[in-house]
Amino acid sequence: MSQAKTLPYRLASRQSRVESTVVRVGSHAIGDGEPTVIAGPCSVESREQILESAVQVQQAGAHMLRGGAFKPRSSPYAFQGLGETGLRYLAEAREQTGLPVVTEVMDIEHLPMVAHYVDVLQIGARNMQNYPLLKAVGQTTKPVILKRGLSATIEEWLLAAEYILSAGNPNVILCERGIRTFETATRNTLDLNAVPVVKHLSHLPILVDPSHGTGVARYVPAMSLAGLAAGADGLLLEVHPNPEKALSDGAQSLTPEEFRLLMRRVQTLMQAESAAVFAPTPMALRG
Ligand SMILES: [Mn+2]
Repeated sequence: MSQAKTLPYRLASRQSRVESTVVRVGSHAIGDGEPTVIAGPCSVESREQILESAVQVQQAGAHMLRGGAFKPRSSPYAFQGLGETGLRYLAEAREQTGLPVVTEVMDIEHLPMVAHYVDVLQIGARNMQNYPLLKAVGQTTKPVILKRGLSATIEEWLLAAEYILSAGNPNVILCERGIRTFETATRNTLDLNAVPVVKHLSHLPILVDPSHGTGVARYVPAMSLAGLAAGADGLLLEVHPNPEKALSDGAQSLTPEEFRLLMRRVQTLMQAESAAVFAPTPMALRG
């Protein structure tokens, strides 16, 4: 890399590691060139709902199941999640489908419990700068999906990743989930600039979450494909058996059928990408 300036996030930077990091979750690899698709409902609402979701997303080709058990809701009166019961249902869904499970850990107090049940820990956007929590997940060996804060710069985000890496956990996966801008037509503005920028500055894998990035289910397929075309290592998507009845984020959740159709388009896109021959371009040499 040609930058003379030393980047402040030493371990997350490509200056420290030129090769892209591949994070392993069981037999699955994130960042190996094949897109990873993590799908499932915003919240675990019931045993039936998460088991049904797990089977549906698996049949459509998802690699992992997501579902929130501890929910950081904007309103204290909104559904807060099932807690440990939700974690148990996620573990049961993994047993039934073989899909690794991803859930958010909201605080240090719950970390041992959440880490006991799930395969991948997620740090939500609102907690991106919760440094004690970042250090705590850094002391585990579990893969961590680190979502970008709603108003965090890419540098602040990579410094948050640095907290996890410097505490000893190399298994960090970044996730762009939209930032707050003046635009109100969508819930957030999915910053796809972040994908090539992160790929340039860091060796860490990056996912895109168009569900939270747009907040509107009908915009999710377009932004999913755009994210992968921009070079993302995968997608984090909200899929609900019946979005109209969802206890959280129904408006941005795909139906299982919509998800199935999107997965077919993802496959077509990736076939087109792999058909192209990638050689270093003069642009790659610009640094
Ligand atoms: Mn959600």
